Amino acid sequence: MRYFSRVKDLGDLQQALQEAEEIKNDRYKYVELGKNKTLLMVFFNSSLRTRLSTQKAAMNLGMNVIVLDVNQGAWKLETERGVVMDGDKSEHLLEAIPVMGCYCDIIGVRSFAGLSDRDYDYAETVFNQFVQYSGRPVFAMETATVHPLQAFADLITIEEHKEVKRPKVVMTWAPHPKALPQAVPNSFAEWMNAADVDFVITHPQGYELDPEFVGNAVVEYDQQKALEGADFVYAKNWSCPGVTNLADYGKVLSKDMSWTVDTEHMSWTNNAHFMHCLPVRRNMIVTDDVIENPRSLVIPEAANREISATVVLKRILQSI
Ligand code: AN0
Ligand code: CP
Repeated sequence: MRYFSRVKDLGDLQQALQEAEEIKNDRYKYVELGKNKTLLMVFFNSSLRTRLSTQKAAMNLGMNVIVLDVNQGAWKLETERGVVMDGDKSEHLLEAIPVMGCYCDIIGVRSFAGLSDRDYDYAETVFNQFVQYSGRPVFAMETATVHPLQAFADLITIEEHKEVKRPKVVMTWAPHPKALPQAVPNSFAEWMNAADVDFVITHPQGYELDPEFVGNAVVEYDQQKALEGADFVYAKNWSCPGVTNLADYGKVLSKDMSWTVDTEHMSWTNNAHFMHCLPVRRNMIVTDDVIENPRSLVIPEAANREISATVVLKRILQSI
């Protein structure tokens, strides 16, 4: 595997889950694999979990790691071709990328959606430039439209905690003061569609996700109806995906606090586990009581980020 951004990149998902279990039982099993290999993690945006868990994963595999925060200490980068660079940006990404490729064997990229130009974001312009110009295997650490390491960790967490063979998993939109990308819900939907679960998405009208990611999921606009009988509740805010109205792309259309996941919402479920990728704004997305409840899986999800990243880096190392 040279590139990782979509669920199909892993091939057989059951096989990938077995590898995750193997790594969880012995996370240093492949410590020789990454000897004298260097991972470069490039961050265009902030991170706590992705930065720490991916670095830990690389260390599990015996790799060396370089972390670059593009916005702290590096030259300000222009990302669009054809621009007259007479502003504050000193270097173009089209030189910076191949230069970065000179110093490493694998590159991880975090680059969020700009949320102003839907075509630019959904073309995965920045990530694909790394694929095209770095000369190295590249994997997504949350790009404009996907966050596969998170979705993989979430699926591992569901597998570990499910109490029935085919659980009902409900992804619910929840309010947030600022516009957030659709990467997390897109990938979660994509991965749940590939997994053996009964998957329902609920959100206010206007927040329809891209059909490519929704797939065959049931979309239910009545949040209570959607949550009834749920075994897992996956909360997430996202801004308008611009599917039904392109002019609204990236906008906050609703801050309706009746969507905040509280104990009443959880009482409609089948004693569901609560999930969120973090970072989460308490009492916007979820109340203190729900996130602190023993049924909350937010910390196990974060812990499994080390496992999903170790599987992905192992696969890439085995291909170079
Ligand atoms: C980001 C998002 O919603 O995509 C990262 C989540 C992993 N969240 C924020 O920017 C708060
Ligand atoms: N869940 C997640 O990716 O968190 P960070 O943004 O802190 O990396």
